[in-house]
Amino acid sequence: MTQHAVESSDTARSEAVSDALSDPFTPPAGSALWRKNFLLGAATASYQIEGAVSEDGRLPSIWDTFSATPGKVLHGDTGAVACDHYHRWESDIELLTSLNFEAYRLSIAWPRVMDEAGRPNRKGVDFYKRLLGKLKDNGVQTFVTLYHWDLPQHLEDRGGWLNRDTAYRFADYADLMSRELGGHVDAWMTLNEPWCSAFLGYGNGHHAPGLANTRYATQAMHHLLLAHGLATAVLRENDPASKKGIVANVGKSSANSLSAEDKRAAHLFEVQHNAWILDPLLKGEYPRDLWSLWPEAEPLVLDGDMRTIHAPLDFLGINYYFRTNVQSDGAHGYTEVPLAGVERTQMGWEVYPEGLRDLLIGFHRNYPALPPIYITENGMASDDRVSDGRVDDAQRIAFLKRHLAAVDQAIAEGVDVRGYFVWSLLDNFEWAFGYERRFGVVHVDYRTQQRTVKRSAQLIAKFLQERASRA
Ligand code: IFM
Repeated sequence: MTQHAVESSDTARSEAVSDALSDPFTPPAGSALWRKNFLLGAATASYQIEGAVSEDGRLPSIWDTFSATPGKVLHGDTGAVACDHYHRWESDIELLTSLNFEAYRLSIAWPRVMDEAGRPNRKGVDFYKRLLGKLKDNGVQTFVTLYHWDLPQHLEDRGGWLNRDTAYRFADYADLMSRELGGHVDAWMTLNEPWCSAFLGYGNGHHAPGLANTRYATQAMHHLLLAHGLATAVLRENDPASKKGIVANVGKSSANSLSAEDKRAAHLFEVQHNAWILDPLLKGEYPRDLWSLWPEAEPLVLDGDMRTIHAPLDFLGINYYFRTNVQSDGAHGYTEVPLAGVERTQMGWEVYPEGLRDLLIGFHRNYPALPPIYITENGMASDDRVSDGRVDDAQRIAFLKRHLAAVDQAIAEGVDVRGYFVWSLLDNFEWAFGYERRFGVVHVDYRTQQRTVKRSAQLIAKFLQERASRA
């Protein structure tokens, strides 16, 4: 190479760096996010993107039933077609790799891969084999969730998560999947957000199966956590080389006043959202304060259950979205008091990145058994529109940058965070809000199934390319 060529490639490189540093997404120099071993990926979930709900032997799930029930989902939307990913998976994975994502978090639809008798549905299993194979061929790390809420309806008909037997059926499902897909998976996650399955599904009825009773919620949670513990042992046995974890959605609260009652309300909010799941997993016991919030709602716990639930984890997945301001309800609980004048997303959720930092630091200090953490979901919904072939999602770009900075600050405080997955790769079926709320870094036109890369994804791709090019 001539001297001139060296100089001009140096100039080009420093221009690229300064351009990268001045764009509205790229992390500052010195940030832990520049380290190549900090994994950056995108996440999705089966029911939210796949569609093809009656194809190739897939059985109905509780979300097929729930979304077909009038009044349960905005505009009567269902996951019947969603992003048609079951048919477009190859081009979707090509899109993911063209955006330079290093990891992909997906979930398996239990009703697609197993029949009522517990036998494999070959066509369903093969779908995930092909998908994971293509990801591996492209050097993408695979993070696979076994349960992202699409419980087979035939199990719900026998009591769903209120029936202890469902935990054992889940372990059978984990056994089948790890025997079939072991070697294709870098990290298994047993459950996504058991809080949502238990509380929204059985406690207030906003999600499938739509039951509303606090005692149901606590019993469902116990069986979900038991299912996690049983499945983790099976995964360890069948697929020792992979990592095993679970994903918890965590909530940050603030007290509406300095009164002792409101401070207690804020504490109880975090007990209900975080400690309800994290204490059993990381301490082997339920938090006692939960029973002051919900007297007489203690679940039936059998001998040995807490030991099973408290099995060691290789990592903990954390999903974080927003903060909730609360005050005492005058009895033993809390009520929400929305803060005025704060930035909110299309979901109405407050944008509060400091909450992610503070929760991570708090977990690091309070749980000696805390394993390494991956942020398995973070992102926001906005009313994104395509104009001249582009989507300028400026609010999302700032959101992602600020939340990544919050993760960076937590790392600087000693928290072992290994990676971050943006929710979501694609706009998709946002549960009770149907297709109206758009979380993707790629826009989906549901009429044509046309994908349009949003500016957020372009900037992430640019950063990842720059990072990869640094020796
Ligand atoms: O879309 C959901 C996802 O399925 C679970 N975590 C929260 C996301 C946004 O609501």
